[in-house]
Amino acid sequence: YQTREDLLEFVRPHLKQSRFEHTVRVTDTAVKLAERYGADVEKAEVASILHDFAKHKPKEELKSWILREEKLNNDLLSYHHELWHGPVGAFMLKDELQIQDEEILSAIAAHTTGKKDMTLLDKVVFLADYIEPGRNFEGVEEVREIAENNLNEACLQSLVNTVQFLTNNKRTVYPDTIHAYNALV
Ligand code: DGI
Ligand code: FE
Ligand code: FE
Ligand code: FE
Repeated sequence: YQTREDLLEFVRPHLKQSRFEHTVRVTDTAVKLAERYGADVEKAEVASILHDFAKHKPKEELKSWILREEKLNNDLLSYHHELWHGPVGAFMLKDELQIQDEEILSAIAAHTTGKKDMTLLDKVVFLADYIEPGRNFEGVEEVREIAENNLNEACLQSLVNTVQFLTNNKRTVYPDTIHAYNALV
């Protein structure tokens, strides 16, 4: 792999300053979680640095990737566009950075919604994105505490919080988020 510094310099021009700082905090958090739970620390670092790579890409560009790339589920187009940057980002990076490691690409793809049968690495990146110290979601402090000793329970609680937030606001819930919840509950 390229070094942490090389990868950070690669993503920096694609991100706003605040998003870049979020990325660094997610990476530090994911490395700690990976060490704590025995995930591959290097892969956690790479996936975290790259997880929001596509966050600021124009909606139309993300949409055209979803239409063109048959492995990207067209269902995404029926849900909020903020869900697109993970799965599309994974495919963009496959092209642009020649990242071929399916574990890393999976963690990037699933970082927003979660999915059924998440791997250890998927969970580490998913949770790090939710609990990084800059987040102030309602209930995040409880999830941080659970994350000290139970990765699955912490992922489950973050999913409960997110589903509650979405349903309280009568927003759609992407099916993979429900699948992730069902797999952990
Ligand atoms: O990209 P980030 O801001 O770092 O965070 P993210 O990729 O987790 O995107 C976040 C937002 O997506 C999150 O605040 C809630 C929203 N969202 C909308 N619909 C869904 C959803 N999140 C999940 N998990 N499932 C949904 O269906
Ligand atoms: Fe994201
Ligand atoms: Fe997230
Ligand atoms: Fe993020």
